[in-house]
Amino acid sequence: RRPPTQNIGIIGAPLVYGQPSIDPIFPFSQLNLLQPLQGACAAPDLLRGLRLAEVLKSKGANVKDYGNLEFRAVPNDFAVVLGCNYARTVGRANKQIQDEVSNILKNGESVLVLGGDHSVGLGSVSGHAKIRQDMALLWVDAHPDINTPLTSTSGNLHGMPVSFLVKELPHLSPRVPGLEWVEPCISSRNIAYIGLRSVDLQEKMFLRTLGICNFTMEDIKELGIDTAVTNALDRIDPEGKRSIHLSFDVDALDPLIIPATGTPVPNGLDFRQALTIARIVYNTRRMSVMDVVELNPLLSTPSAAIRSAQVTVEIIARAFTGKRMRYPSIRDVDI
Ligand code: Z70
Ligand code: MN
Ligand code: MN
Ligand code: MN
Repeated sequence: RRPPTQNIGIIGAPLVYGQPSIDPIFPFSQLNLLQPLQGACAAPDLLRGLRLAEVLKSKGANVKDYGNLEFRAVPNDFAVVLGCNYARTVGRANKQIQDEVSNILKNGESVLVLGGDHSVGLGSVSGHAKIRQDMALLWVDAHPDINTPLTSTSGNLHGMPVSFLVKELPHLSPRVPGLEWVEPCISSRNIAYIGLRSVDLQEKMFLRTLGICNFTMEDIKELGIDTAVTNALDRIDPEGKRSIHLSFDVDALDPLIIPATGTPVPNGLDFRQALTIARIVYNTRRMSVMDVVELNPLLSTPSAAIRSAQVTVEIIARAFTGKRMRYPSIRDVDI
C-alpha cells in the first residue's frame, strides 16, 4: 500500500543562545574567542542551498518552506541565571518555535525544524505535545541533554532541554525566568536515546533512576543498529499508535562524517547506521516532527561543512520519504 503523500512544513530555527559564545555583557571576554560556535545559525540556509526542499519534492513530498523564525536577543538577558545562560532569550525563541510547530501540525503537515542548537527541542517537542499528547520521543545524539539547571556544569541550555520536558523531573529544577511557560509534556517511559557516548555523571543518574530507554554506541556495537532502534520504538510506543518525534543531533554521527558540529565526540554512528535509523522511523509512518540540530558550518573547512550538510539532507530525505539517494550500485562494478 502506498502511503499518502507527505505534506512537510519546514521551519528554520537559527537559535544559538543555547550554546552561546558572545557575551553581551562582557563583550571582550575570552568567550568571544569561541565565536564560530555561533555558526549553527547558518545551518538552515546551507541546507536550503543544497536543495533540501527540492530533494524532498523529488521523492514525492509536498513541501512548504515557512522560512526562518526571527529571534531577538532579550535586552539585558543575563549570561547566567540559576545555572542557565540566556534563559530569557532561549525561552522567548522557543515559545515562537512551539507556536509555529503546533500551527503547522494543525494544518495537517509534518514538521521539519532546522536548528540551531539543541535548545530548540524545548519549543519543538512541547509544540508537538500540544497537538498530539500521545507522542513518543526518539532522541538521537551523542549526549542525552538531560541536565537540569542545577546539574549542568556549562549552563548551556542545549544540554538541558529534555529535563524541562520530562514529567518526572521538573520538581528538581528551579523555575527559571523566561522558561516558566515550558510545561513538562512527556513521560520518561516514552523517551528513548540512540547513539549516546558522552554522558555527565548526574545525567547517568537520571537515566538510571527514571529507567529511560537508551542505546549507547556500545550497545549498538553489540546489538546492531536495527535491533537497537526497533527495540527503542517498541519500548516508547508499545502499541504502535503514538506520534513520533525524531530529535536528531548531528553530533550523533562520527566526526569523520560530520565534522561541522560544536561538540564532536569520537566513535559515533556511521552514515549507513544514521540512514537505518531514518528508515526504521519512516517505516512507522507516524513521524510527525523531526528536529535537525547542531550542524555548524563554521566549525570545519567549507568543503567539510558542505559534505556534512549533504549527509544531513540525505538523512532528512530518508526519514520523511523512506527513499534514499541513488548511488552507483556496487554490483555495477565488474572486475
Ligand atoms: C554537556 C552540557 C551538549 C550538545 C553538547 C554537553 C551537552 N553535557 N549537547 N553538545 N549537543 O553542557 O550539559
Ligand atoms: Mn543534543
Ligand atoms: Mn549532542
Ligand atoms: Mn544502556
